[in-house]
Amino acid sequence: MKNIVFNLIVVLLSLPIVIYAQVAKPQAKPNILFIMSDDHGYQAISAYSDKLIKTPNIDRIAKEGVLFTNACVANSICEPSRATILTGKHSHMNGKADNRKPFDESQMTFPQLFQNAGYQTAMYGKLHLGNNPKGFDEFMILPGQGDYFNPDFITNKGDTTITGYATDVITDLTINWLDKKRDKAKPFMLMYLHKSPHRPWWPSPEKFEEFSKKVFPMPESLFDDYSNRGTAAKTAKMSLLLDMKYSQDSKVRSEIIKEMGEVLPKISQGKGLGQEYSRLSLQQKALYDPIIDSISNSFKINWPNMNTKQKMNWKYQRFMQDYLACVSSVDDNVGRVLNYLDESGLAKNTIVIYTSDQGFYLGEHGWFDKRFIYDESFKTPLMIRWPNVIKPGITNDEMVQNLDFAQTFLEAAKIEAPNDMQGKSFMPLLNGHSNKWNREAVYYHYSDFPNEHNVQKHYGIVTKEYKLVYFYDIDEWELYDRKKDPQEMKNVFNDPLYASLVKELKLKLKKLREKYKDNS
Ligand code: SGN
Ligand code: CA
Repeated sequence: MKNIVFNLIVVLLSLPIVIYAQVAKPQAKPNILFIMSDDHGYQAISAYSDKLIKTPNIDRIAKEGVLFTNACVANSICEPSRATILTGKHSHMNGKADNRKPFDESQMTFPQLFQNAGYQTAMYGKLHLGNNPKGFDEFMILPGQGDYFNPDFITNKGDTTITGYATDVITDLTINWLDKKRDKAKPFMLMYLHKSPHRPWWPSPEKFEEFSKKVFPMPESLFDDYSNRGTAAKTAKMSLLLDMKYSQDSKVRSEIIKEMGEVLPKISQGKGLGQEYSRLSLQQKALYDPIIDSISNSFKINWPNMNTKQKMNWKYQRFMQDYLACVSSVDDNVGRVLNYLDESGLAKNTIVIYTSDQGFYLGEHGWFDKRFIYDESFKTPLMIRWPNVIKPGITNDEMVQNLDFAQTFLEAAKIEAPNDMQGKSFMPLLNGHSNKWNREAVYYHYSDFPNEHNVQKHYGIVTKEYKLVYFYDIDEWELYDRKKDPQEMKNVFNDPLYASLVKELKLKLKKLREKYKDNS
C-alpha cells in the first residue's frame, strides 16, 4: 500500500512536467505562413518563366520546396476565391459567387479551426470579403480593395491609417507581429496578404522610375482575333487596346488627353489618374510627377501616329512596366519575411505557401483581368516549402485547386477537417506519398455576369489533357486540347476527331456537378 501511495505521488508530481513538456515543445506542430498576392499571374514569377521578370525571393520557396505547375482556382475572381480558400467549398456552396454580396460569416473557416486547436492566428493585408475575418487573434485588413498609398486598415482594435506603400506596410506589420506580438509558446497560422499587383498597378516611386524604362517581350497571342473561339471570348471587355484606360491605368494625365482633342480608340476615362494618386501627399507626388509627365508627353507626341499594332504594344508595355514593378516590390518584401524566418530560427518549422487569389492575363489574347477558365486566369501560382517534409526543388503537375488548401493545411497541423469541406488534402504530394493521390479532373464555375469585363457565365471540367467548358446562358460549348494547343487558340468541340472524348467529358462533368452539388 505504501508503495502504491508513493508511486501515485510520484505520478501526480510529474504530471505538470509532462503537461509543460508538451506545451513547451515548439516542434510538435508546424507553423503556417500563408502568403497570397492579388492577381499575380504565374507568368510573372521566374520559378515558372523568366521571360518577364526575375523574382528571386518568391523563387526561393520553390527551390527549397515544391512548385505546382497545374494549380488552379475554382472561380477566378477575388472574393469568391478567398471564400473558397477559407471554407474549402465551391462558390455555390459557400454563397460567395461575386464581389458584391458579403461573405456569410456564420460558416466555419479553417482559421477558426486553427484557433480552436491552440494556434496563434493573425492576418495582415487584403482580405476583401465584405466583412471582418473570424478566427484571428489579431487582424489588420484593408477595407475592400484597399489602397496602394498610405493605406487605411480595419483592425480588431479600431481603424487606422499608415503612411507608406502598401506592400511595404503590410510586410512591416507581418514581421512586427512575428517578432514582437505573438505568443512564442504557441504555433502560429499567419496570413500575409498583398493588395499588389491588383489594378490600377501603382508601383513604389523607385520601381515606377526603374520599370518605366524597360521593354518587355510581347506574348504570342497579343493580337488574337478570337477566330476559332466562341461568343464569350469575342464579347469580353478586357482588351488592352479597347478597355484599358489611358489615364487611370496607363498613367497619362487627363489634361493631356483633353489637349489632344481626339484620342482613338475612344475609352471612357473616369476620374483621371484616380483615387490612388489623390491619396499621395505633395511630397510623395513630387516623386511620381516627373515620370507621369514623361509618360504623358511621349503619349501626346507618339500616339496619334501609331497604327493599331503599335498602340497595342504601347499599352502592353505601359501595363507590364507598372504591373511588374508592383510584382518586384512583392518579391523584395517576401524576401524580407523569408530572411526574418531564417534569422529567428523559425524557418525550419514553418510551412511557407506562396499563391495568388487567381491568375491574370498579361497580354495573352490581348487581355488583362481574369474570370475565364482559360489557363492564365484559371491557373494560379503555388509553391510550398516545408523543411524535412517536402523534398527541395521538386515540381508537381497534379491538378490541385485552391479548394484543397483548407484541408491540406488542417492535415499538416493534424487538425480534423469538417466532413462538408469539398476539397481534398494534397498532403500526399507534399510528403512523398504521391501514390496515395488520385484526381483526374477539377471543376470550375464562374457566374458573375453581367458585370465589369463582361465575361459570360460558364462551368467546366479540366484534366491535365483537356478542358471542356459550357457557357450556359448562351448555350455554347468549347473544348481545348491542352497538350496540342497550350495557348487555347482553337475550340475543337465540333471536331469529329474529338466526338467520343466530348461524350466522355460531358458525362464526367455531370458527375462532378453532382458530386459538388452544383445545381445552379
Ligand atoms: C476592379 C477593377 C476590375 C477588376 C475588379 C475585380 N477595375 O473593379 O478590373 O476586375 O476590380 O477584381 S478598376 O477600374 O476599379 O481597377 S478583383 O481582384 O477584386 O476580383
Ligand atoms: Ca484578385
